[in-house]
Amino acid sequence: MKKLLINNIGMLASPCGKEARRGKAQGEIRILRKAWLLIEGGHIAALGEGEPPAADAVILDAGGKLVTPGLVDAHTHLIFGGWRQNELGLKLHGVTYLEILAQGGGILSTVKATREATEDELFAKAWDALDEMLDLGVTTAEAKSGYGLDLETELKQLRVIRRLHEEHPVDLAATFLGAHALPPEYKEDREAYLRLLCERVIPRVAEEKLAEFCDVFCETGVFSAEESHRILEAGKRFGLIPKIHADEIDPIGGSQLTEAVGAISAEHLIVCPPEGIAAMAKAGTVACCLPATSFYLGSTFAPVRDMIAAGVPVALASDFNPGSCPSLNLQFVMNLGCLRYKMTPEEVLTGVTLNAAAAIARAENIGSLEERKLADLVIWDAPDLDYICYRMGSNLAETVIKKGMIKKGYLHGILD
Ligand code: IZC
Ligand code: ZN
Repeated sequence: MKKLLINNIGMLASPCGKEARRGKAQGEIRILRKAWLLIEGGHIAALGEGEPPAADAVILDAGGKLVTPGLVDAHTHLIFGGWRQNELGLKLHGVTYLEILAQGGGILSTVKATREATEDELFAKAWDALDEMLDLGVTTAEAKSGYGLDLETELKQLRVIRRLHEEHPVDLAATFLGAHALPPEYKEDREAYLRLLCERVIPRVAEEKLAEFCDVFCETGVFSAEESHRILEAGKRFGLIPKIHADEIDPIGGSQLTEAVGAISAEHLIVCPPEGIAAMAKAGTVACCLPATSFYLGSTFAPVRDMIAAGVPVALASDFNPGSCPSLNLQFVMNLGCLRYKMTPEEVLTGVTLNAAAAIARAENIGSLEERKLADLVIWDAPDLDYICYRMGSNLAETVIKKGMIKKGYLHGILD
């Protein structure tokens, strides 16, 4: 494969390292000016400031613009049938997210639509969403099951994730979320559903190597902390790394569980109490915060400054799903990171690149622009990092490169 030299980079901004950055280090990134970056075999071969080396390479002129790592969206519910636009009117009349769910809507209406959809329909729909993500600068994403809530449909969702990972340029990390809600057919027998998950579905998911992570929705009226603990331990016995939806609406002990189970990440954390922050700091758990969901629910915003002060590494993700965040725009998430979490642009960049990669166990290979990492990067229609955090509502990703191949922008496909 031909080499690619990106020349005339005005500002190259990237965190450094192969693990999550926490505390003050979250905001310490490397800035190169008048920079270049050489790609070979899908990886970053070299980068620096000033004159680029003489190389037999295709040259891409970055026009003095900003270059960052490709964005990593560490939390999405990518695979679903239908949408839930009918809930907008309910929301406007003050019906809450948990009330809609308790009435059999919300997640459960998406479960119905997902069970009814064929694998090919789910694939085609998620493919389009991934195209949109790539267009916005995302080069890797996490994707959850959780709209099947039965063996066959959970496997169907996870197989779609695997096919998309193999066929779409955006790489995917798969998470099993069978404990997303109690399915209607188990309404009178929670214990039977928990046993189904722990004894049949998790072993099968592991056997077919369909997921790397196991997640639970630990929330009032959904799964208690005790039930969540039990499911995550069952996942661990089959090699699934724990994640946990915690403190989204009510603080019922989810974030405190991170230490007990050794969770790689905890999600939402909108109402995370100090004990939850302490547990995550101790466990080295990445706090995966989802500000577009707070925005959409009209709720408060996660106490991210307290997390950073306590040494918890923070990632920012979209939470793309048909209910509480029908947006996959990680650039908007970056705006909210600054405006609502009061993060600096440097902290935000780490949150959507290296720390997001760490939340899905990918920090060895992606999340920063360094030699030997994958050549996943974005050339922005922007002069510097502040600009992409400040502008709102426009797509500023101009050129998107995945594993050294130009997937969007001028010279698109020239190396494929
Ligand atoms: O479909 O409502 N919070 N799960 C937990 C979601 C949001 C997705 C949904
Ligand atoms: Zn979620």
